[in-house]
Amino acid sequence: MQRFLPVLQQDNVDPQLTSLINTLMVACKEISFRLQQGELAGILGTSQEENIQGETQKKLDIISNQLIKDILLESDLVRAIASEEEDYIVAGSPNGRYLVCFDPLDGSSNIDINSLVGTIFSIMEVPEGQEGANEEMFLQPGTAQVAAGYVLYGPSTQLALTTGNGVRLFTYDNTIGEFLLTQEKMTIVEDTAEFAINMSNQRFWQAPMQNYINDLLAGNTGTRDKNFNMRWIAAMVGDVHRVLCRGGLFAYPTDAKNPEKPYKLRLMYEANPMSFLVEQAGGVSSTGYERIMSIQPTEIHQRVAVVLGSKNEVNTCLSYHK
Ligand code: AFP
Repeated sequence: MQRFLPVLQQDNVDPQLTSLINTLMVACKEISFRLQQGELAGILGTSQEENIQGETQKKLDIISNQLIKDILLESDLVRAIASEEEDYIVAGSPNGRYLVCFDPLDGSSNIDINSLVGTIFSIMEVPEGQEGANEEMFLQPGTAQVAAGYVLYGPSTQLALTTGNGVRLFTYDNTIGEFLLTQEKMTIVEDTAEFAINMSNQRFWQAPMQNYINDLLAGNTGTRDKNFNMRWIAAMVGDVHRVLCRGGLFAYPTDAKNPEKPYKLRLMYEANPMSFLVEQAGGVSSTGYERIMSIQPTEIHQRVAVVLGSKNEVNTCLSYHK
């Protein structure tokens, strides 16, 4: 099995980008280790802190954020970072070429039940000619990403990565401390009979999503004439991983549960990197009305509606929104 670095080198990925991703993986290996220690390391449970979005932070959210932040800010390649757990961007090296956005521990409500969590990241270049570090630099559409991926901390630790030439899956071998290539090309099947959505929000959705899901639930007694199965991991990283492995539709649509917060998922830390991966694997990713990667961000912590996955099924869902 090939090791991570030679795989990217053979693919002619920019050596500096390869080096940056490799640096990020050092922090992810440490997070993987801490998660395996779990209760033994005394790091489970909730902290006294809230993030800028008013969400209570888990101790491991804070630890993971600090590990990634510290290692990235030590790198000469990083101009600045934006994290779901940081209120503002943090400046790094004045000559750094890259901007890194990340969700250090997605699905953190799963930590205390020893279930799936992951780190999601997105890398862009500093726009040409720009000096210093500011939030505006980050406000580039998802199409500007030069790399994106996630590390899934499950029964094994896996990295799904794209640098714009397909999606590769690596599995962490902790006996040698390396990610090894275990799947050269992840491809999302075009048709599926599986969907993932938080059904408890059904009554708060808008009509198009209500109608679409009602037709899935009607199965072979309804217009779809086909039975569907449902899954919900409560960690986007786990749900998207399943979609990449065996197809499916994942959605977190707009809802009216809390009028001040019509969307749940973050554009820069979750939706954009996952959309890059999904599109590179042959799937579709949309808000229901527009391609996620074409959205012009207006602020780093912005949220969006998400529908992604198997091409034909997502397109069917989108047809309800027309
Ligand atoms: P955190 O980033 O706060 O851990 O939230 C995870 C998440 O944003 C996303 O990964 C899940 O798909 C979604 O929340 C689950 O939300 P529900 O609370 O509706 O299950």
